[in-house]
Amino acid sequence: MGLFKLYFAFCNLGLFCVSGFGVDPALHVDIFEEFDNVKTSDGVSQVQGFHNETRAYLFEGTLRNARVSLKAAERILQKLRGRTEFTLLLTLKQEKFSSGVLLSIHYGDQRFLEVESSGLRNEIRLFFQTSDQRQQREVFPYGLADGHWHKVSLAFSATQVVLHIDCNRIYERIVEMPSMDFPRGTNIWLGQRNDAHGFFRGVMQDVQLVVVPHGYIIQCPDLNRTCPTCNDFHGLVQKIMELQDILAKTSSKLALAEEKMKYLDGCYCERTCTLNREIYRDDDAWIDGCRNCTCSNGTVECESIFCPPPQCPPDTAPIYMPGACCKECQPVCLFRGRVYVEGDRKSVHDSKGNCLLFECRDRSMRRVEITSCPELNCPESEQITLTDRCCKVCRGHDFCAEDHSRSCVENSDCINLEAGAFCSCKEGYHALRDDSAYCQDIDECAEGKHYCRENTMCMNTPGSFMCVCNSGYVRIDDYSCTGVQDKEAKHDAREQLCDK
Ligand SMILES: [Ca+2]
Repeated sequence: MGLFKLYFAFCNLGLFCVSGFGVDPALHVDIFEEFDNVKTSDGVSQVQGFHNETRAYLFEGTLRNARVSLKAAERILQKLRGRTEFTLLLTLKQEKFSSGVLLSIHYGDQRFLEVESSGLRNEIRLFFQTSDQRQQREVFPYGLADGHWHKVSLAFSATQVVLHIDCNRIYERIVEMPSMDFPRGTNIWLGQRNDAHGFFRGVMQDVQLVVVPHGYIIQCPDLNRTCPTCNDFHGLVQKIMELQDILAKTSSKLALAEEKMKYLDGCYCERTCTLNREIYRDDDAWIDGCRNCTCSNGTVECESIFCPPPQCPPDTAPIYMPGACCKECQPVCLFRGRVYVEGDRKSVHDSKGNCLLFECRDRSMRRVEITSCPELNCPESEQITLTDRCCKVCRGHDFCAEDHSRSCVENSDCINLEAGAFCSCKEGYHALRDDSAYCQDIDECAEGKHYCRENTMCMNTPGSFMCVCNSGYVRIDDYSCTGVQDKEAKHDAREQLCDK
């Protein structure tokens, strides 16, 4: 019972069932359609059939030659080759007490499929060949030759043969598997074994070969198909074996995965941090510009570096060194009453008006030789004299394009002036150094510098902030949100005001 349930479950999945009773032409042979010779043979004539939907033929005498042409035979056999499941269907009225072959498919003396009805012995005989070329004979006691119409169905399914007469299941036998390995040149005869023997006498109609399971249903649609055929069963066994194989492989993979999971449970999964495309491990500490940062359980935490006021010895002064956040004591030069740090330059003019350039090196201002100045493409009135170089520049000269912008390190823009440049924090940032070379985002939410109003929550962003609507509220503008009902009420109120 369980097997049948499984079978119908497979049917529902469309694994190996024929749906409905319409048969694919590739799986169906109408013998009279293919059998042109029958219609023109002596001793064969068209007569009134069991019904009028198809033509019926009367077979009489012994001068017939109702053999299909080899070309048509090949077409029919091609549909049967290699099949393990097919059904022969006939509707016939056999002359009383007569004997004769209904259909014969043979090659020489090899009878691949032959069905004979004997009116003398009241039996139906089936001849077929096995795959090891032995001839088999199966006898079904039944009297067909009674002068009345009968529907005959002989269904083969692997090793099972089922005989239906007039839609009644008469016999079901287990036999050896018939061979469907027809050689080319195999003959098909209808109503006789050959041109000398086995002449059938009577009328035949609807002679068909179908290669589907339960082919008798085509002849008797009212017969309900309740059981799988042997072929279905073999298919089922095959499928179950495949499923068992898949189940075994899947179980093995699952066991392997479970084993790996056990090790994973014992693993410590470290949460790393990412800042400026750099990845830091948990508990890492580093200096980012003017901030001390740490990675704590996947979150970067930074705080501004505190710079203690420098206590510089004589002949030194606190200055910012490249890459350092706090001022460091550096040697200085004293020149004409002013203090210059290492690398600072100063231009002076002598009594003849010549420009002399000095640079602070090792605590003293040293002369720098000037070779020549680049030619300027602006009138003299637009030329500007600078205090740290002898060569003039045109008004509007871009000092930021020189090296100055490099000193504006973090969240800082270089601002160009007429005679130099300086650093300025970007909007939304404040300076971490008094020269504004390093700047940090202003946390507007924490510092109360936001404009978020009713039903919102302030969220800090780099360089700005956002007002996020509280859950269940909808946005009115960038800074406020409202409940849906409130919004409708305000809308109605506005409309009422407009109406007035
Ligand atoms: Ca901000």
